[in-house]
Amino acid sequence: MSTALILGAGVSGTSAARLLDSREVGVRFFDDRASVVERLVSGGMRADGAPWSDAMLDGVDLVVVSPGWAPGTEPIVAAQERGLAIVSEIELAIPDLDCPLVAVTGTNGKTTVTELIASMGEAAGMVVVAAGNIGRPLTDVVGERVDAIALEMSSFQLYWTESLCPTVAVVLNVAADHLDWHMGLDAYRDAKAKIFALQDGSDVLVFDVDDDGAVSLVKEAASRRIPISGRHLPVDGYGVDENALVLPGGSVPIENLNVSDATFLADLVAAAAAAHEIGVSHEAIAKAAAEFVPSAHRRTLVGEWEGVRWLDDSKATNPHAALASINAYESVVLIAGGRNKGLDIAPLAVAESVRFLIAIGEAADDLISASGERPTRKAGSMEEAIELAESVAIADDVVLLAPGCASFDMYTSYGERGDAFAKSVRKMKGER
Ligand code: UMA
Repeated sequence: MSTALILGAGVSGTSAARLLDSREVGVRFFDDRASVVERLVSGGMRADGAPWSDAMLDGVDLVVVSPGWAPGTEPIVAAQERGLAIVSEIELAIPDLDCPLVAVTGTNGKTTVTELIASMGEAAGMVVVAAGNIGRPLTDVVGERVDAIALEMSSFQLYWTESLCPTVAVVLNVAADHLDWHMGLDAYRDAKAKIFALQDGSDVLVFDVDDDGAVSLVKEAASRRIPISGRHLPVDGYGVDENALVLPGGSVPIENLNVSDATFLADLVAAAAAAHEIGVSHEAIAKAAAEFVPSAHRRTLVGEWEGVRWLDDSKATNPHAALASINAYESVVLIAGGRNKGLDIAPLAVAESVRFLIAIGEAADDLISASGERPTRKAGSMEEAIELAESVAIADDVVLLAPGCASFDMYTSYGERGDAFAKSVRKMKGER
């Protein structure tokens, strides 16, 4: 019986373990968190915690890495020195899948596009499951009868995946993110390019023609490339023209969407293009587009008081996403900061529409020193940031939480950070 060591017993690690178990592969875990290891051991699993020892690789044939593990970490280096195969949980699932895969990557918008593709498929009466970075591990879908899988792929997952060859790949945009994990922009781009690396002319590659990062990434692809745009109608591609999405063989009205900014329209066209390629009708695309409501913490309106709108965009965890958000409004009281992922966050502090900057978290001082003449204050907590925002906001302002950074210095997730923002705003306004 062969044995796999799984690094990280989170969502993907535990799902990978179930699949390996069904293949009669022995499983052991290593996780840095003692509480996780205790839980596994008391459940009868083999698991070790920190400190790492190379002896934990004795008898191991395969290493499965959870996405959060950066390449330079000790167990990974030790496994590489022994010449062991190291794979993602995604890689494990691929041989057992026999339906079309629509794989989506990009610095921002991946989750929205993945959700849209799945709901377009469902509107057409197909079973299209959303999996991957969106939350449900791909290994968890193995064995299910589905018509297609909409697979959100993060750069972390792509890095350790070698045999992915999706029927349709989608590259939304490429800007700097996760450079602390990837040790540089080139490595990050190389990981993203793996989404189409095995494709040939019979496979489709959808990319946003308005995004320079995406355009330069897909240049060398052997795939059948389809340019899309959320602003115009590209030559030989799909896009927007006179309040309609233009797709091959017809158009889809977009007058009554819940969201209609250019960033969302690009996501929508990309999803529609991908859905069209797997056989979804224009009617189903139109239905899913009209019903789509963005998930929480994506420019979510907490409330409007005296002409000031309070918006939670905690999901803007990198400067690219935060800037797209800031630029969508004319006068912004910006709450930004958190844990910088090795990125240039200065553009947030000097964006034209930012009227006042409130800096939070580990990156606060860097933001303030980048802000030049702009009025700024540093806040030690979310409550303090909200009080400061209340004292400076005037009618027609948007108070926007668009951190441009990870949340892990103050919270366990961007969701918790967004909830803290909304809760503090409502408390201050005397609402529940
Ligand atoms: N761990 C260590 N040492 C490390 C890193 C992690 O011991 O150096 C342990 C932790 O203690 C924990 C486990 O590993 O017990 C967590 O593993 P993980 O961080 O890889 O997370 P999972 O729970 O397996 O969830 C992962 C994705 N997480 C990350 O990429 C960080 C989830 O994406 C994804 O939904 C899930 O697999 C299913 O595919 C989350 C995410 O934040 C939402 N993604 C990033 C993003 O969207 O920006 C890329």
